[in-house]
Formats: sequence, C-alpha cells, structure tokens
Amino acid sequence: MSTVALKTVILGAPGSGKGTISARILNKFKLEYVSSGDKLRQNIQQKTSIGLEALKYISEGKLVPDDVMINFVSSELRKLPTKTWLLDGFPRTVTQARALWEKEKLDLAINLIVPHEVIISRVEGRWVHLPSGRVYNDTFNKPKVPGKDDITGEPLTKRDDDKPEVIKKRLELYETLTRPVIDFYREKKILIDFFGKTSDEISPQVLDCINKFLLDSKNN
Ligand code: G5P
Ligand code: MG
Repeated sequence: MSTVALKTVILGAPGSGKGTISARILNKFKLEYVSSGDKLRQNIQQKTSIGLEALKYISEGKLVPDDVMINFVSSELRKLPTKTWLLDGFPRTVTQARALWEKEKLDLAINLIVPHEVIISRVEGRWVHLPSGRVYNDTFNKPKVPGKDDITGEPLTKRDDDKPEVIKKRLELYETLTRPVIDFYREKKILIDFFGKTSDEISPQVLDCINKFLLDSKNN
C-alpha cells in the first residue's frame, strides 16, 4: 500500500458509485476517508441531535442545510490525524464548496459520470452496513452471506432514502444544486471526469489517475 499526500473529493450523482469506488481507493492508497452520508446515518442510528435534525431532510431526499453540514464536516475533518483525505458526499452545493475551499485547497476532484437509468436500477438492490458504511448490492458485490456484513457478520439494512420516489427527488436535487459544484472545481482546474456504466470500468481509471497525480507531485 502506498502512502499519499492528497486532499481530494469524489463527486457524482446518488448511486453513481462514490462509496464503492472510494473503498477501492482506500484498498490501494493510505488515506483518511470521510463520507458525509455515512456519518449522518451513523448519527441517526445513535439518535444524536444532528442525527435527529438530519433525518427530517434525508428521509425526504432533501439536502441537510448548508450551515449544519459545513460545521459538521469541518469538525469531522479536524478529527483526522493527517491532512491526507478523501471526502465523499461533501460539498453538495456551491456554498459548501466555497466554505471548504476557504479552509482547504484541494488537489483533486474526482467526478463520476454514470447514466441515470443505470443508477436507478442499482439503488433498488443496495444494502448497507451502517456502522462501517460498507455497501453491497443484490446483483453486484453481493455479501458472502445474504443479509450479513462480510467483515463483522452484523445485519445489513436498507437505506430509507433508497425508495424509488425519494431517489427520484435526490437525482433532481443533484442536477439543480450539486451540478454547479462540478463547474466550481472545473474552474479551479482540479476536476477530472470519469465515464462508465460500471464501477469495474471506472475504478481502474480513477486508481490510475491518483497514481499519476502522485508521480507528478513527486517529480515537481
Ligand atoms: P449520501 O450518502 O452521500 P448520495 O446520494 O450522494 O448519498 P449514494 O446514494 O451513497 O450517494 P454512491 O455512494 O455514489 O451513492 O453509490 P454506491 O453506494 O457506491 O453505489 C450504489 C449502489 O450501486 C450500491 O448498492 C453498490 O453496491 C451498487 N453498485 C456500485 N457499482 C456498481 C456497478 O458497477 N454495477 C452494479 N450493478 N451495481 C453497482 O447522502 C445521503 C443523504 O445525506 C444528506 C442528503 O440528504 C443526502 O441525500 N447529505 C447531505 N446534505 C447536504 N449536504 C451534504 N454535503 C450532504 N451529504 C449528505
Ligand atoms: Mg455513498
């Protein structure tokens, strides 16, 4: 496993494979990982005040307000032992992107582009292990034992926001509120697009890109 110095975000529509591809990045490179959605779901499960507030929005497929998310993710980033991390699910709006940029200049923004019709069929089959954020699917990356997490053997659950009407709302909000974040990073010249219908097709390209990025930073 390589040690890296890298501050990066992974962007893409709900269900585009951010969690799946992040797990493959973490398998190859040593970096911290923060998924805003995983952290919020863990807070919901533990019934913390932020969890109770976030639940109202998440269950309807809406975004949690910017001020709440900016404070929440900033505090999660402060807890990390290094400045080498991968952020998944944040920023989701230009306000969040600006707030992050003021605190941390990123090196790389990975943008996953997967057709929406592919996404909708995937999300229906998703299962998650809430404490770790590990994600499985009925047809792709199946758990070794149905309904159980591969590592801990604990039960897997469905996400409340994976119901078809909620996923539709999440995809709509992605188009209106999150797409401008892509332009924000494109203007900063750190955005790289990755196209494909499957994570198997996209993830080698992402791993390659991180490798090249690291080689280039070493040589400069
Ligand atoms: P999240 O948790 O950040 P989303 O909507 O960004 O949620 P999501 O749904 O977690 O993204 P993903 O991580 O991009 O999707 O995708 P994934 O889980 O890896 O893959 C989806 C499914 O497809 C899985 O079952 C996987 O196994 C399968 N799969 C992957 N690749 C393939 C493949 O190649 N083939 C097949 N067949 N299957 C595959 O945010 C949730 C909510 O939290 C709030 C919002 O309310 C949000 O809706 N939130 C925020 N609100 C405001 N601001 C923020 N910054 C927020 N962050 C979170
Ligand atoms: Mg995810």
